[in-house]
Parts: sequence; structure tokens; C-alpha cells
Amino acid sequence: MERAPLHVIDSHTEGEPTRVVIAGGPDLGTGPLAERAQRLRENHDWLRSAVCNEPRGHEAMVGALLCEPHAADCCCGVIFFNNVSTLNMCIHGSIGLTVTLAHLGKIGPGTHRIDTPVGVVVAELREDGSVEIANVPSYRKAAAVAVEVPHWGTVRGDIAWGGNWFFLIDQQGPAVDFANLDALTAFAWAVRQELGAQGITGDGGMEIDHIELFGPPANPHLADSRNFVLCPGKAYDRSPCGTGTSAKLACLAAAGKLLPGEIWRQASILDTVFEGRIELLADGKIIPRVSGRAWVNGQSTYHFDPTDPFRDGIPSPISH
Ligand code: PYC
Repeated sequence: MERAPLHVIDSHTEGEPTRVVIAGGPDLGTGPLAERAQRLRENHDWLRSAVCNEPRGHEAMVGALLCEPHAADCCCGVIFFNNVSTLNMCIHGSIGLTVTLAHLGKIGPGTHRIDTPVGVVVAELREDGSVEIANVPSYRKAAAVAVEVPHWGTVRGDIAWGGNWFFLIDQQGPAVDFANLDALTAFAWAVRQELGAQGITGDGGMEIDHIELFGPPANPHLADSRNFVLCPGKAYDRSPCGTGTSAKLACLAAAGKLLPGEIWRQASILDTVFEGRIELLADGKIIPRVSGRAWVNGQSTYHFDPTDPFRDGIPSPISH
């Protein structure tokens, strides 16, 4: 089948890449973004694989398909995806998208509503180039949930929604240090598999597909904590993970450890930092506000030669 060229713009947000598809994507129709994300998964998965997987991408790549919005007053809609599937929401990607739209001259400093499969988020592009995302309502579902993990014994973590489902583990497993990437990945992956095997899920039976480990910051003057986040396709987040930071803010708020007006500085495994703050909602949930910086660093046109066996990417060995 002939495929039209795809036009993409690359950026990274505090180290984590975002590849925005600005033109050439499939027609997903109109309607809510969640329905269009489902259509993308079911009928056009080649796009995700072509953009994120090798030879054009790599395991950490997050794609963002720019769409017409469905919700009122939004400047755009977006569907995020990675090496294995679509993502519900992505904050580093929303920051990357905002900076990309500014690079294209489509938006300037100010607030911009973005439609996503899990609801509208609001991006504030500041004069200094940093971006704050007001995320979807977030909450802690359960605290100190025990999961038995082979070789590690009982591991306890909180379950929280921050636009994706997270299992948040404080100071257990390998030390949260860049030198321990392989051990951190193995530990987090083992936890994730046991959560699935032991039927521990988010609300509505949704899979907990992000594992977030916390340790002390390298420099307590610059951050409150350092994390390691394992994403669904077994890649670690190079940024502090905005939806993971949102989940952390929800847990801190639920434990009475973070109040409106206070700032939480979450460092990544690379010691890049997102700043987070909260707004309390009447139902006990929070609106997390997470800020960071992104830089545009590339622009490409992808061609799809019918004789190229890998024109749609090499499938990830990780099944979702
Ligand atoms: O920043 O929300 C985030 C994110 C999710 C997966 C990778 N980054």
C-alpha cells in the first residue's frame, strides 16, 4: 500500500524525546480523542511503529500525533504513543508539543488548551520558554499495597492515577542511581509483571503499566527526590515523567505532605527537574501543575518505499 510522506518535528523535554507528527498522518475521523486513539491502535498501528521503532526511532521515543481537537476552545488535539502502544497522557510530550507549536509560529506565550484521550490539559508557555501543564484530575487509589516479587520479597507501593496508572515505590530495590540502570529496569519490570499476575490494577481494571521508584536527590538544594520511571515498553524515562510526577503529587497530597502553594521538585534519573504544585478539588482529587523545559532539535520527512521491509519499523520485542 502506498503511504504519503510523514512530516515530524523532534524535541526533548528534560532529556526525554518527543516526535510530533505534524502532517501526513491517517484520517482518524472526528469525535473524542479516546475514540480516535482506539482507531489509531486498531487500524493504523504502522504509524506508531514507523515513528517510534527502529530504524527511525528507538525504545525511548514518544510520538505525538497532532489532531484537530474535539473539546471546545482547544488549540489542538494530540494522541501520544510509544514503542508498544498508545499512551493515555504524557506531560513531557505535552511540553514538547507546546514548544513545537511555538517553533512553528502557531502559538505564543500564554495559555493553550490541548485535547487528549483522557481529557483537556492546559499548557502555559512562559516568556522564559518553560512550559507548565495543568494535568487532568489525579488521585491516589491505594497506599502501601503489598506485592510479592520473586527474589525481592514483599514490595510495597502506592497506586495512583496521574493521566497514566503508576505503582510508586519509595526506597526499595536497587539505589536510584544512573549507574544502576540495568538493575533498576529488572526490578521495576519484575514488579510490573507481578502486579499483572496478582490482579493488582488501576480503576476499571486498567493495567498499571508505569513503575516509579524513588530515592534521595543528589543535591537537596536542587530537588526533593530523584526517580526512575519504567515506561510500558520497558524504556526508562529520561525526564522526571510528568504523569509520574502528577501521581507523586497526588500521593503526597493524600498523605498530607504537600499543600497548595508548596513546590515539589522531582529530579529524574538524569537529575533533570520538573517542578510540581497542586490545586485541591472538592472531591479530594488534585489538579497537578508540572513545569519543565523542552528544546526542538530536529525536523524530518519520512518516506515509505514499498520495497523497504522495515518502512513501518522493526517491531519492539516487548509485547504490551
Ligand atoms: O512525562 O508523562 C510523561 C511521560 C509518560 C511517559 C513518558 N513520559
